[in-house]
Amino acid sequence: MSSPIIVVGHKNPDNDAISAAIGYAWLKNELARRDAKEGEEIPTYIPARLGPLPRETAGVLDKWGVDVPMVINNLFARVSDVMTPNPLSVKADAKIIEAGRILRKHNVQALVVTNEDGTYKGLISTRMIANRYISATDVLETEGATQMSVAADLIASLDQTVDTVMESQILTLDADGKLDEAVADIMDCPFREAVVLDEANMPIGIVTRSDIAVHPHRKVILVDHNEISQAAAGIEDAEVIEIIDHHRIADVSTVYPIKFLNMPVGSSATIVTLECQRYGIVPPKPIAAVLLSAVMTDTVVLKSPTATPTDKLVVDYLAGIVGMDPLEFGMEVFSFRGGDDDMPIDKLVSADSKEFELGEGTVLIAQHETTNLDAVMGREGEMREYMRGLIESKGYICVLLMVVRAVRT
Ligand SMILES: [Mn+2]
Repeated sequence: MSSPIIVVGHKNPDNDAISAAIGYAWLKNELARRDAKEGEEIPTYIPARLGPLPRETAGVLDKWGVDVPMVINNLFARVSDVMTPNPLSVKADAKIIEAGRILRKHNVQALVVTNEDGTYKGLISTRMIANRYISATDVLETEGATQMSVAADLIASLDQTVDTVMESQILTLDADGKLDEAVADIMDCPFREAVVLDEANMPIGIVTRSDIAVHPHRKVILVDHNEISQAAAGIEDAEVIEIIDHHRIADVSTVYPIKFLNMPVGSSATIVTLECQRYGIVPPKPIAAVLLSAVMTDTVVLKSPTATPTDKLVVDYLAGIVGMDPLEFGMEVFSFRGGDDDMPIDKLVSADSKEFELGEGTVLIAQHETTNLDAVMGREGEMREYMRGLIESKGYICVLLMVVRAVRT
């Protein structure tokens, strides 16, 4: 089974970065199922996020019963991208002849040796068994030995238990470990195989030197960003297979031609919705609600200068599926965000912020949308102090915070 394809928004995710990832992963899974060919593996798309859930996202996902996307820390290739899962195993007290049977039957080179409870104990390979047999010829060195005594020792070996021949000093790996580091460790150790263990010490995979001859690249779809500085660590090591965005074109580059859909509309969720329509796939209520929430937050309930007539059409379409008045829906989403007077200052300033490489350095541009402008501006001194702190600690040229008012009309 090949690794799932990650759909992910930018660092410091805002509602659109997370919601567009959820919506697009859903659409891609629908399309994959629809276009599945007999006997071919259906790819899986998993939405992910690079940081904490904004409060409004948490509120929307909770209300509409949508799973919270998993957090990923990087896009480097991992051990699990090359391992063979569900390795064959043999109990430590089984006879060598039993191990030999399993190896032959499944035509593999090695078996994981387990304790009575299934936890990891060691590894037995065809090479280790061969060495045991070759060592039987040592009998010939002893006085009075004949070929018959060698044969007798060989027969005796079949009755020996696995743990007398197995190797216990095998490299063990974590499935989420960085592949590059695992490769260095595997090349350093005397055995061809490494065993992948879970937290309970159960063997879940096996990695051999031939598995690491090819360096895989994790497949990823970027939504709501196309700048390396805003992307997950390890983006250069990943294979970007699509980009869905509504920002300036920046510096993510690819080896192959890809679908790169960038439109000057109010949100990435708008483009995801247009894609649903283009493919004739109607999102169910929960997905429509998630997408609608993102159009509403990114366009500040269609009041922001970035809102376009296309966003308006998309809002009406999605609100129709959800069965709510768009404005009411939008105000509810903003209400999930909670009071701006008691929000932690780091959330208020940098929950929705992005780094931009400009000239010689980096600037941080943040925005905060609010239905209560007075409450936010009442904290101006506190915000400025926090922003100055960011300049000092992160070395930004400048930090810009835009406070945007969402108005009920
Ligand atoms: Mn956006």
